[in-house]
Amino acid sequence: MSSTLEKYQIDLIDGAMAADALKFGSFTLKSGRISPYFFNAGLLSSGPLLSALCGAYASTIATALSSSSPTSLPHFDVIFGPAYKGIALAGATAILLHMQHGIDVGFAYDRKEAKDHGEGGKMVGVPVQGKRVLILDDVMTAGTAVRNSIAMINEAGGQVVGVIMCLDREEVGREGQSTAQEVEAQLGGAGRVRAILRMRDLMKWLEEKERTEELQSMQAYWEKFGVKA
Ligand code: OMP
Repeated sequence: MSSTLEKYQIDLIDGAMAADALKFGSFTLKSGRISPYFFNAGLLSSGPLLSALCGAYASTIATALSSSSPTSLPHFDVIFGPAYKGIALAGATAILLHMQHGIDVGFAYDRKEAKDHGEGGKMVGVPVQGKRVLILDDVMTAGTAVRNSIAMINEAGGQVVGVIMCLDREEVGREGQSTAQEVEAQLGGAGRVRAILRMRDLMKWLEEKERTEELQSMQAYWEKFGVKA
């Protein structure tokens, strides 16, 4: 478990709790797993919460780009936010990257239903054809949503160079490794998948708040579905 939480992580968890976006209880996930917590990023929908969330995405991206390590994030041209939740995230993060970090990139998103008139097609925003694309998404569990986004961008002629999640639930994926590692392997190696928060950060927060019962349920879930070191 990580030793300390960053202030922006604590602010995001506190904000998510206050907005009911982060809940503890019993929830059936898309993967069929029964989880003791659920994170609904769609409820981070006020100006201050969206600003905190996208500020955290922008800082995570800027830090990952500037790292001199071989696992630094490759440069990219376009942020892609999958519909629907990712649309606001991509737009707001592009603004904050420009205003706070001097990083100027385009943004794009998809329609859930293709349009057959006007400009037509499934993609909106900067065309991704021939571009290096960074996917921004909310939650990663088994990786189905993120793999769909990768396939969509590949089909449109773009090259996905990385993925930034709000929450990596750090669960075992389809091939027995962590979902993040599996997606990194698909994208060219370590460092290609990053997250503002991971399950272990939520556990650390519960520990600091002395919410013992919820922490125990989280530990039991981790034993069953969490990544093995
Ligand atoms: P995977 O596609 O299995 O990675 O699951 C990620 C998706 O599950 C997210 O895009 C959400 O639609 C949903 N989800 C959450 O939003 N929050 C959670 O805490 C857990 C899930 C989930 O169903 O796994």
